[in-house]
Amino acid sequence: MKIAFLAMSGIRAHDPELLELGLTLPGFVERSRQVAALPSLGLLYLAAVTPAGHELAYYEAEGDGSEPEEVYAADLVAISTFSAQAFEAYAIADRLRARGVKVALGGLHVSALPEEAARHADYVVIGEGEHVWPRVVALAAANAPGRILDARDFAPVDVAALPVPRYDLLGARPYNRYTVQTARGCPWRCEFCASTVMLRERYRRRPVAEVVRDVEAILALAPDAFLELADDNTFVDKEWGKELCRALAPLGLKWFTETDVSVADDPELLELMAAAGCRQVLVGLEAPGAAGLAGLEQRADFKRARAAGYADAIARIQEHGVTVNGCFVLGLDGHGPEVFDAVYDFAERTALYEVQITYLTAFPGTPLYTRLAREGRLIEPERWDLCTLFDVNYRPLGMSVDALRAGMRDLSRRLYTAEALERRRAPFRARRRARRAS
Ligand code: B12
Repeated sequence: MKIAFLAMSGIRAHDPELLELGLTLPGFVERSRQVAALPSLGLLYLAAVTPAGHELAYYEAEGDGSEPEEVYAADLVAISTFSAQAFEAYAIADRLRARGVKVALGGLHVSALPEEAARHADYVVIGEGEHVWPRVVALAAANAPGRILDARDFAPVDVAALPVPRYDLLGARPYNRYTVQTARGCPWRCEFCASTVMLRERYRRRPVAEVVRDVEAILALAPDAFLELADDNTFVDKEWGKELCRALAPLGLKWFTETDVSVADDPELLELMAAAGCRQVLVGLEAPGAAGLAGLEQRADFKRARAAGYADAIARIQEHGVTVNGCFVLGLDGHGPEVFDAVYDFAERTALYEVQITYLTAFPGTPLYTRLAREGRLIEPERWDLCTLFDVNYRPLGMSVDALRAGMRDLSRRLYTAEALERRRAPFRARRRARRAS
C-alpha cells in the first residue's frame, strides 16, 4: 500500500484582537516563527513501526487546514489530531474518504473522543500508537471494516525499545527545529493538563544511548538543527538527567525542553544541562503566587507547595546560563483581575527571559473539562477549535469573560514590547558576556 502520514502544522488562535497583537509584538512573533514548522514526532514514530513492504510518505497540511493533493494518491492516510485542529482534520478525512482513500485518526484529541472521530475515519486509535499501528495497516491492507482500536488492548509501549523516528521522511522541507523524546509521562496530575489522556502510563525514561542514537539521526540530516525535547517533564529523575546531559554534551547541540521547577534543586544538573547545550527550559509556573494554585496539581498539590520558591528557582536556573520560559495560566479559579499586574510584576522582578501567558483551557478528556461541564461553566462545550490556549471558552470564577480577555490583551501589550523584552533579558545577557570574558 501507499501510506501517507499527514501532520497539521502551525499554531492556531481565533481571537481577532489577540491575533493582531500577535502579528506585531516582537515577543509573540519570535516564538511563533520558532514553532511554526515542527514536524509531528508521533507520525514519525508510526512510520518507523510500519511493517516492511509499504511505500511511505510524510506530508504537512497547511495552516488553513487544506491538504496537499499528493495524499489522494495514498491507499491509507494517518492523521494526527490536536483539539484545535480536530475539525480541520475531520474535514480532510471526509474529503479523502469521499475519494476512496482509507483514513486512520490518532493523537490526543481522538484519544479523548474516539466515538466522535469514528464518524470521520475508517480506523481510530486511542493512546500510544506504536503497537496498534501495525494492526491498522494489516486491517487496511485486508480491506477489513473500520473500528476503534485501544492501545490498552495491546502490550504497553516499552520506551526502552522505541525505533528511530523516520526523520529521513522529512526530506528537504526547511524545518527549523526537530523534536526528540527522552521520556514519556509525568508524575504530576495537573487538572488542566491535556497530555493526561496519554499519561495513563507512569513516567518512563528512555535509555540514554538510544536518545543519543536518535539525535545523531537528526544531525545526519540537519547538522545545525535546534532540538526541542517533546517530553512531558524531562528532568523528573535527576540522576538519569545528569547521565543524559553528559552523553549529549559532546554533540555540540542547542536544545529546549519542558520540565518542572524542581530542576532548580540540583546545581550539578543545571551545570550539566548548560554544558550539554540546554538553552531554555519551559516551566509551568501557572500563577505568580499561591493564589490559584491550590488543588491544581491533584496528587501532591505540587504547584502550590512550590510557589514560594519560584523566584529563587528562576534565579538559580538562569544563573547557570539556561533561560527560563515561565508559563502562566490566566483565569484560574483563584484569579481575580489583580492577576494581570501580578504576572507583569513577577516577570519584571525575576527577570524572566521568556514569558508565556495563555488562558485556562478545558481540553476534552481532562479533569478540568469534566468539572467545568458539571459546573455549567463551558460556554460552547464542543467548540474544539477554540482549544487553542488563546481563546476563552469558559466562565472564569473571579472575573467576567470580557475582563479576562481585556486583561490578557493588556498584559500582552505590556509584556511583549521590545523594551520589556530587553529589560527582562539584559541581566541574563550581561551575565553570559561576563562568563565568556572570564
Ligand atoms: C511539539 C508540540 C507541538 C508542535 C506539534 C508539531 C506536530 N506537527 O506534531 C507544534 C508547535 C506545531 C504544536 C502546536 C500546537 N500545540 Co502543541 N505540543 C507539542 C508537545 C510539546 C509535544 C507533542 C509531541 O511531539 N509528543 C510526542 C509524540 C510521540 O506523541 P503524540 O504526538 O501524542 O503521538 C503518539 C500518540 O498520540 C499516537 N498518535 C498520534 N497521532 C497518531 C495518528 C495515528 C493514525 C495513530 C494510529 C496514532 C497516533 O501515537 C504516537 C506515538 O505513540 C505537546 C506537549 C506534550 N508534552 O505532549 C504539546 C501539545 C500537544 N500541544 C497542544 C496545543 C494546545 C497546541 C496548539 C493548539 C497551540 C496553538 N494555540 O497553536 C497548536 C496546535 C496547532 C495545530 N496545528 O493543531 C496541547 C494539545 C492538547 C489537545 N488536546 O489538543 C499539548 C498537549 C500541550 C498542552 N498545552 O497541553 N505543538
